[in-house]
Amino acid sequence: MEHELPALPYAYEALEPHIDAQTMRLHHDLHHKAYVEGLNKAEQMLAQARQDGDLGLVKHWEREAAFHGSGHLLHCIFWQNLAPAGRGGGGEPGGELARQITLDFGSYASFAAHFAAASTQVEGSGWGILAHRPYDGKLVILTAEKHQNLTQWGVIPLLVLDVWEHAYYLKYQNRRAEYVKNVFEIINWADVAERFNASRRRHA
Ligand code: MN3
Repeated sequence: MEHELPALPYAYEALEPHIDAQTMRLHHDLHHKAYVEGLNKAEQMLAQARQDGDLGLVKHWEREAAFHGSGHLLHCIFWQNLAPAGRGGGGEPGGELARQITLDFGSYASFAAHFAAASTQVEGSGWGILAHRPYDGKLVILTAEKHQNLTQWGVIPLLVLDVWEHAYYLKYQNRRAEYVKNVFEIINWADVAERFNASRRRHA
């Protein structure tokens, strides 16, 4: 089964003014699509290598699969993590997720400050990530420089923030902190909570 580029769950301009329509078009239609195609290519080449018994280039194709596979999966979460401001986006999390955030970070405000600082301080391209660590049930904030470099095994990403320049450069240029701050206006906390609850159910 080939991987496919999922449609955005809203219109290109739906996240304006926080993320502009042109960035969304480039980001989804070109960047995300390239990850899907790269992952399909890598998996085809690995299957071909197994079939031919010629595993000399496995390191190369595994790197390609990690790069494009992580790119594809993180973008799938990223689009769903966002929603138009005031129509599913913004505000604060509720329910079990809110309780766990308070437990693990002290308060929502402390979490938001930590997540924003971590995302802003990623060197070069990368991601800010809120993740559920099933082995002790805690929430953790991770940063990923590039995205093929796994930083903790076994975590379930709940909220991911794309801080590659292609995600914000047209509108924000080098002002990543402003982009990060504005993204809080379009976070779909219901989606994050659903991921959290699903992960807890799976790992209970
Ligand atoms: Mn991206």
